[in-house]
Amino acid sequence: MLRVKQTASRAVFNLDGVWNFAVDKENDGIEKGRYRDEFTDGRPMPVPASYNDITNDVDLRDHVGLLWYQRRVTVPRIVADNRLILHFGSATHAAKVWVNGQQVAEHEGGYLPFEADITDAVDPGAEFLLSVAVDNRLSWDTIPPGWIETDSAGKPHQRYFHDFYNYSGLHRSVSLYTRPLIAVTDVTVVTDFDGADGIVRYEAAAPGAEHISVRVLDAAGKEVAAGEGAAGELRIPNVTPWQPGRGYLYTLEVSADQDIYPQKFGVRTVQVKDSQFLINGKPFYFRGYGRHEDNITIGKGHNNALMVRDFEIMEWQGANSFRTSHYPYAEEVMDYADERGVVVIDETPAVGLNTGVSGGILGSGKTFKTFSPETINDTTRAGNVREVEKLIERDKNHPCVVLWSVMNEPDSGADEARAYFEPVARAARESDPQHRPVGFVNIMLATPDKEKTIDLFDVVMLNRYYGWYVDTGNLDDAEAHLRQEIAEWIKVAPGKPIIFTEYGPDTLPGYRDFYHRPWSEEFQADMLAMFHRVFDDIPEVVGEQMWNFADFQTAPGIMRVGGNKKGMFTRDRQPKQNAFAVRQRWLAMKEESGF
Ligand code: BDP
Repeated sequence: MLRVKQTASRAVFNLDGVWNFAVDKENDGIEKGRYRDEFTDGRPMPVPASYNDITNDVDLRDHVGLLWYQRRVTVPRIVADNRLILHFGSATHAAKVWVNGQQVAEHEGGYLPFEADITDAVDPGAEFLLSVAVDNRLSWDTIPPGWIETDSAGKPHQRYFHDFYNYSGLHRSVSLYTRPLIAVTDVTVVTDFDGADGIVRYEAAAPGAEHISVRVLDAAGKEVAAGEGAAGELRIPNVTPWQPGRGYLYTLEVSADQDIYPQKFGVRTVQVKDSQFLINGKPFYFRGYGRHEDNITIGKGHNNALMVRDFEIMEWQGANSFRTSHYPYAEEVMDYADERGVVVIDETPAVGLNTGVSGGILGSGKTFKTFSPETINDTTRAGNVREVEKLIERDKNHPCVVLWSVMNEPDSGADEARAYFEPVARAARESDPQHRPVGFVNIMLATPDKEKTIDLFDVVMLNRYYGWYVDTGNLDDAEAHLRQEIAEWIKVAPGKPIIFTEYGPDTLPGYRDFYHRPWSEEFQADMLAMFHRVFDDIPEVVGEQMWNFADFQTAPGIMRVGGNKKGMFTRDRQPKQNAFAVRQRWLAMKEESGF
């Protein structure tokens, strides 16, 4: 699905604001036709934002089920003969949408966009009632999975295996946009180099169009190549590549009859070879973090000020990359990473596919079998495949994306893992026209002797907590075990680069300790320094993305004090002591490599 853009042929009307909102206490609002009329029991709710932390109503915060959003929208007369599309950046985790009581959209999956052509349901110049039912329930069939438990008072509780709070609502912008009847519906760009020139292979879809032409514009808007037809190959003489740290972008302007759609792209290549990760043919070392879309008050809501602030902090620290743990991020984030030359490992929402973990905490006892008809099953897998395909459809043209992470910490040691993983890996390979490398993030429980699927993937991505969940506080043992395990990975996955996608301890900001014990700011610095020392000795390790960029909200638990505290920064983005040490390291590495 193309990103919503205002162009010479398209107008965008942003519908963000304070909407009317109601909790569906009995979860029967759809049957009762709540979408037909304006709610009388509503309260104000900002869009975009998670609704959970906006009010002081705990029943609302932890409601399991349906939430209703509503607003009136006037259709400008200038819409005239155009098609009118209603677009949602996301709705977590599922949604149904009605216009004047008529259902126009239904969507599953909480982190990807969806839209509906509502031209025939509305009248230019008139107002319509827009009603949205958002469903925050997770089941064994959803991605991510979860289940619901009812307590002794009969109150339902959403449970899940992943370690972040189940924020929900309308997290990203809602917009209306116009496009001509014949319109560009998809653009694909694949790039390569031929000496100093850039090669651009493109494909544009515009069903019914009589004439399609394209122009490539450089960052200053100057035409540098042009072509005719729905597909073709163009040459940019003396191309400026997209590089880590230098996000040079071109625009492929597609004209299809009356429609014009500008698709940004960068010219760069990605390849895995001899245990190295190559961007534009040069070895790239990932420095950065796993992140979360998580902020005080707005939860997982997208906000441009907070996004730019986070990028400023990452740059201050000398980071050059991050992973969109554990779901696709807002498209604004991906565009901005393109612009700033920040490298992204793009992850699907397939997290928590592992019953050996509870709330991110290891060893809390297995109560379910991960893969079975009653737990993670064929429907879950089909959902996982769909999320991979849809993510790649959305993000395929982003130069910042260099690697797909199709799952985080699934039960890759289970006997049934291969049957689940094969179609998921295949979906990524078949969907990506740029043929980026594909990986999944391996959990500490699936050490090389237990892991059953690594041959299906191009890279080894490891989340390791030596010194924290195991060898707690004993960094000598932790270091020995870490070195031992990496040596085994090199044996079982020869030629595959190893990226550490998580490592680090919970750290209570302000807890300082002469003895450098776990939870102290000193221990975080020590533990990271130990991991870094090990990485520096091993050429097959090509990346360090610590866990996590910032502290974040989780479900309550005895190991979580107001959330997960593994942040390099606090939840309000203040540095912990360790941030300065890592900054020194990363800036020195940046100085040496140039990015
Ligand atoms: C890993 C998960 C991550 C958790 C982290 C932790 O990938 O989501 O937050 O551990 O325990 O298992 O902090």
